[in-house]
Amino acid sequence: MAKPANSRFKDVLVLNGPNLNLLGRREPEIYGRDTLDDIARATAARAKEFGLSIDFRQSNHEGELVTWVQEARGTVKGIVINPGGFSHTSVALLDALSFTELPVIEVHLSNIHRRERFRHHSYVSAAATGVICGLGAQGYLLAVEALAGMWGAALLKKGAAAKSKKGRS
Ligand code: CA2
Repeated sequence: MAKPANSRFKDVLVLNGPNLNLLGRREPEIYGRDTLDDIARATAARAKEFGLSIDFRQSNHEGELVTWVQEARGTVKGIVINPGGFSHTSVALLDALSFTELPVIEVHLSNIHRRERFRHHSYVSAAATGVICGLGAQGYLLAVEALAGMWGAALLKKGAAAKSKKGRS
């Protein structure tokens, strides 16, 4: 589907949960030195390399994140989400993400499995196509690459199917 250059709809919605606005200011040994703005810029640059646009957001409010996820259905092609602390508590986010029927990549800066036990389980993972954790800010870039790869493969498949159909007629 062609998208006008100035479309208000972006290809990928990148959502960040509570306290991620504090990145770069505390606990750099766990979360790295990048601020969320640094990560937003790097993610947009990587997306651009694949011809994708991103809408990068952060909220400390579960309901706001749920609303953004609901609105994503039918408007974006995929979601990258670092749900922050809501990963470990939010059935509401899980339900909203499942409802979108979009590819979802869950990202965590830290390796949640090497940390406290309560961080080992993420409700959101049940709705995720893939999960990346422990790779710091690079995880966001890899998530965008994963989505670009999925769409690239799907387009290739579509192209090959169309070609073989043409060959048969
Ligand atoms: O590793 C991640 O990306 C997390 O999603 C980050 C969440 C944490 O609750 C998850 O278990 C794992 C916390 C984000 C809070 O970030 C801060 C950054 C600097 C200072 C204080 C909090």
